[in-house]
Amino acid sequence: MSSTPSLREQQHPLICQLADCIEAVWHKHLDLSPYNLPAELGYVEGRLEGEKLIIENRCYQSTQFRKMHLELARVGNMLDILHCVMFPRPEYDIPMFGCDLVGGRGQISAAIADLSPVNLERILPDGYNSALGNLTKFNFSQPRELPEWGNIFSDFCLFIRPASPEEETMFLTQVQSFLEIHCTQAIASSPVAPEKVASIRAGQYNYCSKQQQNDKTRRVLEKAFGIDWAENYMTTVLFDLP
Ligand code: BLA
Repeated sequence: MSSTPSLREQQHPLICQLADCIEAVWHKHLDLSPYNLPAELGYVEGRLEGEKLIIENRCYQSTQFRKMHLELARVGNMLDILHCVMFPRPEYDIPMFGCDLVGGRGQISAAIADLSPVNLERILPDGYNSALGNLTKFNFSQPRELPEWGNIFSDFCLFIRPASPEEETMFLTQVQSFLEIHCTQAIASSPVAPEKVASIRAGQYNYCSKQQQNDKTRRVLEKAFGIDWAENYMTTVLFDLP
């Protein structure tokens, strides 16, 4: 395993723990090889309202996944971000794993994780449904409302503001379960018939175009790097298409 980057240790403890957890589950289950991002976009520094914005990317691929992207970002001491998406190869009818943690000044304000279906019927495969349905249901005291574009997410989507260290741990545990289920289901799945690939590709396209409508992400990137850079980054690094 490669060395832990310096940014991770400076971030909110939940971000640091979740980043370690994501990479550990990936290494445990999947045949990882590197995925090369555009060279100039692996590590990026900019300025937002006088504060330094640092973005650090890790990216892999495997038999089932075209791209597994883990991104850590930090704006001065104001904003800490973890962003993670696993893009399946469109030959596999498996959901998109997505996760975003946004916090600042010691408090995580948004913690979201989901396994989002992208097939034509927008339903999760049976194996996912039963495994996810069997997970312990945690109650979080501050659930959050999804924005309008959030209709891409499944019924299992978790979107909360963790209100205590206990809730932070509950969130971490739940995301770890999502990842374990995802990796074991993915490696047990077979490629679909060739005529089904186009609809899976279309579903991934829909997922990415909805995510690109997240104005909160866009605004942070635009303020630090400019409108064109933000558009390019959102469409080629964060939510690109195969
Ligand atoms: C919210 N994302 C946010 C917020 C910010 C960012 C500042 C608002 C936080 C809040 O309301 O408390 C910023 N997120 C970023 C930036 C990056 C990032 C700059 O990832 C990248 C460098 N977003 C994702 C993924 C999901 C996601 C994969 O990248 C879900 C799987 C969701 N983020 C998401 C949602 C919100 C959010 C649903 C709330 C949006 C809203 O309330 O309008």
